[in-house]
Amino acid sequence: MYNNIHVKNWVEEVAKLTQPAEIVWCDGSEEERERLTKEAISTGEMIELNQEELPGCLYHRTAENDVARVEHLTFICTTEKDDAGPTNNWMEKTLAYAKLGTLFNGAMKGRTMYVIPYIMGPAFSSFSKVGIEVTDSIYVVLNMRIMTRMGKIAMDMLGDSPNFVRGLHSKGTVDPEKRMICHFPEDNAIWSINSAYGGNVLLGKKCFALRIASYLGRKEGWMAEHMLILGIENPKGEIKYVTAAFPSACGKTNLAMMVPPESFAKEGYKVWTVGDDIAWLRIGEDGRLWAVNPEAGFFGVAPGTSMKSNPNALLTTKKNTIFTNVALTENKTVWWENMGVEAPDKLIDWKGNEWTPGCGTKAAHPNSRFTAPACQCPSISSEWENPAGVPISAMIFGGRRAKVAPLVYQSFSWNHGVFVGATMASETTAAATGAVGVVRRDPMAMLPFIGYNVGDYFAHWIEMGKKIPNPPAIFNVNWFRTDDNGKFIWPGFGDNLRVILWILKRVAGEVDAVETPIGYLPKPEDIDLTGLDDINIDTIKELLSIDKETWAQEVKEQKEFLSKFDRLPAEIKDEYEALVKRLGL
Ligand code: GTP
Ligand code: SPV
Ligand code: MN
Repeated sequence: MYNNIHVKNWVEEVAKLTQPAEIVWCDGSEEERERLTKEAISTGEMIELNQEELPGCLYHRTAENDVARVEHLTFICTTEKDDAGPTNNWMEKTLAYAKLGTLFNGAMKGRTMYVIPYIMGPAFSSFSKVGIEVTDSIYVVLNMRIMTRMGKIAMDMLGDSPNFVRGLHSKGTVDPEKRMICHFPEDNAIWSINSAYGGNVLLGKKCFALRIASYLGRKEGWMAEHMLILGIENPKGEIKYVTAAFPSACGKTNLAMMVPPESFAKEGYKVWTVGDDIAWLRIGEDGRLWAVNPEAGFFGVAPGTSMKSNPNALLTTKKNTIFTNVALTENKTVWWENMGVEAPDKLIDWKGNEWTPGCGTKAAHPNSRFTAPACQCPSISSEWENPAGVPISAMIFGGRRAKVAPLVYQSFSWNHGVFVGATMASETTAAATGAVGVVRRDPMAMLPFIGYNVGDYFAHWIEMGKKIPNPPAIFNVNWFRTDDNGKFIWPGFGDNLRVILWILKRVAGEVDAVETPIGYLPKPEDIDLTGLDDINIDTIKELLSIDKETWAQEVKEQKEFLSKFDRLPAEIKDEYEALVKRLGL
């Protein structure tokens, strides 16, 4: 049905390898959605939810062993090991093709192969890029339909060009022992086998829009980052945009959709969502950095999403949404922990078993997710599909740190900001398999997503700083400081706007700051606490405190981390030395 010879040849080639019974070329039409939905329901792959309460919504359970990204099974496959660098699993390229070739051989026998053309980024934007994903999973097709601009439009944008990312996926046997997610940045290719979960298989997302795109960005002079994008409108109607990089399950979706506290809303402050997970950034003609959200939907963490914590996310999921690994009610609606609704007496949990409140297990998997169209979000920005993107005033890094990092601080310069991002750390979450709650360094929240050598990645950040005439200021935040009882001190969520407003004042030169060894900190009285009952200025002082001993330990760990990178740019070393000196160590 499509005429691009390069696409045709490639699809023929993978069909020869995987031997599907049938090939279906996706066009992105409504008829196609209905047909595939019906089929998935008839085979039991998807369950139709209560169409009165949740019109157009579907429910899906993955295999119990297939519920998150698998970083230990994710590979960057290049000719030279050094090009993958010390933070990635590496496999020599030809070896990887051979190994996966064996697994893909006949993997689609008796199955239908779907060819999904898609665009990451707004159609026909100069930011945007085309991918083709071949898969044997209807679940993947229906998700990609929400997460990307999918179908005919992508082929229209591609035209005769051979320039597309080749993504090959088969759920295979979903055998965790034979699961592998391989990236071939030198060939614009991704091969993923034996998983049917989220980030492992929706190849446009982490695999393309971060791992492959970060590699392309370095080559072509732009950046692909694990960042939300949001706009803050002040009572005068002026909108400023910021991006924020937090590791997985550390609050990007929440911040991107936050609701201003009542007193701020009354004054006329508004928050507009541009993206909740990934930003592609380019230098604009005006010398500022501009960002687009390459995605068209949200693949958000369900547990914890409530009308109190994130009403915009919850409202986004009321129609045309796919729920994965949440709990199912008798009434064919969905439930998850901390949804703000009491658990019904009886549920079917994410494993498909009967569940009752107090039975001792979680009804929804901690990494259960919703896939929802971005256009349904009540706070979606009118600029979210602007092909030129939005201009960025500030970039924010952050993670989960029970101690150490203060509520917010500003870096002294671009290079210092790059150092702050490069050395950031966070406690691990359920978004990837492995231990939860362990502190690990996660540079720019990109540790699992940098498609090349981390030293070169830092160098690219430094280079970009030299090229951006009017760069955004760089900040660090921490919503997750805890008291001696392990309770979060800062209320977070909508109240985070109070911190963002300080950041914007700094950018506008409207507020002074305290110069400390780690950066500029707010004067406690400059965080606007209007309408906050349980937080007073002493709490803010505590949240802004920098403990010298803790920081002495922190820089020791930073040094250990950075010492593993043989391509570390001199600028990062210099920033490290300067920090040590400022701390008087
Ligand atoms: P990915 O989709 O995995 O990239 O995650 P994300 O960064 O978008 O994280 P998300 O916004 O889904 O938040 C994940 C968890 O962090 C949820 O359990 C939230 O309730 C919690 N969270 C988000 N914002 C805050 C906050 O400001 N304070 C506190 N204490 N928790 C928060
Ligand atoms: C993340 O883990 O950062 C996610 C979910 O956004 S996934 O698509 O699985 O990567
Ligand atoms: Mn993410």
